[in-house]
Amino acid sequence: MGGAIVLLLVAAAGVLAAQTETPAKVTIPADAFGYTRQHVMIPMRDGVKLFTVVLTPKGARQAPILLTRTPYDAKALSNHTQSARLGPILQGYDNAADVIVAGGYIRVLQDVRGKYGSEGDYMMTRPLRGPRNRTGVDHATDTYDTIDWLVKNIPETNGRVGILGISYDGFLPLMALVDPHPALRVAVPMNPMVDGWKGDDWFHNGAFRQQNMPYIWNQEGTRDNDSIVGWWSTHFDDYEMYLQAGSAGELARRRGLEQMGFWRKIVEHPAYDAFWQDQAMDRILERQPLRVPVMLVHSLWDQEDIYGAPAVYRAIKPKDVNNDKVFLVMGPWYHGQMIGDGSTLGALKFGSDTGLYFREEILAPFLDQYLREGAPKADVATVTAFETGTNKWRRLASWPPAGVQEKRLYLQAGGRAGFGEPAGERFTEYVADPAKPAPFRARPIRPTGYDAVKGLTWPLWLVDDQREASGRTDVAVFVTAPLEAPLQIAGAPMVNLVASTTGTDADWVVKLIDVYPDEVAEQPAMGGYQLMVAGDIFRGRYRESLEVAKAIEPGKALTYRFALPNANHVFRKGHRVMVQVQSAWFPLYDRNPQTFVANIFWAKPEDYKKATQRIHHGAGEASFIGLPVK
Ligand code: PG9
Repeated sequence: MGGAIVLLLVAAAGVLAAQTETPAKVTIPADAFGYTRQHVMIPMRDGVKLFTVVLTPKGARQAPILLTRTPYDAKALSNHTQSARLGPILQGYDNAADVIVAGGYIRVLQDVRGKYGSEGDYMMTRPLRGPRNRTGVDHATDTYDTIDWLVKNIPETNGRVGILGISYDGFLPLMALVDPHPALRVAVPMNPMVDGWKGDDWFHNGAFRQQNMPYIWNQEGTRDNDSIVGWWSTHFDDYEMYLQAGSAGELARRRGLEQMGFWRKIVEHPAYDAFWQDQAMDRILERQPLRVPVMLVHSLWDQEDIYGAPAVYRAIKPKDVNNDKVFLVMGPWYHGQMIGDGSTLGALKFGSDTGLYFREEILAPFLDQYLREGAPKADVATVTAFETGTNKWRRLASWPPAGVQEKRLYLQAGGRAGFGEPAGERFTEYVADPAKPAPFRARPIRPTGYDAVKGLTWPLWLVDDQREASGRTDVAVFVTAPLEAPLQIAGAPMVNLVASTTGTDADWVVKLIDVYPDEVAEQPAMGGYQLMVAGDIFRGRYRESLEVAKAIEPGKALTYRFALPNANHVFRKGHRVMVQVQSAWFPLYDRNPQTFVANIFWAKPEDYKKATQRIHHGAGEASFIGLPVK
């Protein structure tokens, strides 16, 4: 009897095994792939293990390692398409796939602590150990521990490691430069997030980039950015969504964003206080000895981190006494475009693939020099900058280049701009109404994001045609006559705006624009195009101090001075130079209520008031843009 039951059970198990079609473990034939993939958990000094993908090209020996650390899913970034070849799996965000494959690098991608496959807790752009981070570990220590493990545990390596990445993953190579591991031989931060308050992802000169609220929700809400509990849409047009909510603080309250720790910190620190200053990577690196060669890569139309790379260059280049450690590349790109096709940007055509040029002629030899034994010294200039307007790469010895001098472009009466001191009418005025804030681009305005298939054109907004804005009654426009000779600028134009408001607070958006001739034979759609070559926003309450907000005295002409992002541009003969001034860039930036309140995150509906803004251009109160003219 008992034997019969056992027999029956065995028979049943056999039937079950025959029905289960999924194997317990899938084995892929080893020789099918041109690389080996390892997934390892690398232990950090506090015992936390970080998920790391190691891709080793078949037959690699004495190969250098290229490391990228990321909060964006190392597994996904190392598997853009399922392929037996390294090129296709690495083709996409954060991988200069052609350089990596041609160079025979061992490619390593790692999830930062608290994200995706890694253990530990997450902090937004985790600050260095110290008052802002009491955990005893940070990205500097995690990178050190990772490199230490890699050089000791990967037999195919020559023991040399380079680190590179874009944006958040560009901030991480900067962190790697703090007490670096000796095996770290080179760092390439591309479009790095450097200062969250001054001009990168969170604020620009105090104005809050509220379209990044979904990013905070998604990034901090779950370890794996689970879309089921991700930020949700309520409107097709973000303009409508943000306007209905009132302040950014109120929108956050309604949606429960206060659950996320970083949001609470943002709301507590609207000004440029120690919280932001302590974390700014340019300030941190200014205090560090320069040990590792670094190439800072900047995009001239970076819609996310346009401040970072040139700011770090400015901070650390003076320490490079032998001129062999700090390099800068500036290309005509949106955020991250240098790893893709750089032939065009929106309506702009560059006549060549500037992304490919960067990767083949600059990035590849630069990495080789430091990572490959016996490689020749790369023929890379201290600064390689694409000159827009003429569409030429320039090799420069410094940035800004030698010989640049400030030339004042004055805003004048009658909507004119010119190089002579203004005369005539004392001001130009417009009414700014927070109930109908000037948009930063044509509506409907979609969320940030790169998925062109979903209609997201966020990466292109800085090169949008500004004609739409110049036709609005709440935008002041000043324009020169057609230029009789080319005008070349190289550097950061300085705004010197003399303005008054009937309110007690105000935002000032200033845009420097290249107006194309009325007709352009070779590209008809460019006829009359208004291309912004530099523009930014400044929150008036920080006029006297970025650290302490102060009300504006109504009706008083006050000077607002701030730098625009860098440009390397030639306004060609026959083009005109335009300056536009407006008081909102909505909904990318939260609205200024135009009534002074302690914290704009908590402005009440009744605080939002119309104001009359005057741009002064009379004697003794000249508004101008200090152009860095070459
Ligand atoms: N610009 C993005 C970011 C960096 C750092 C913090 C928040 C956002 C990025 O593209 O990674």
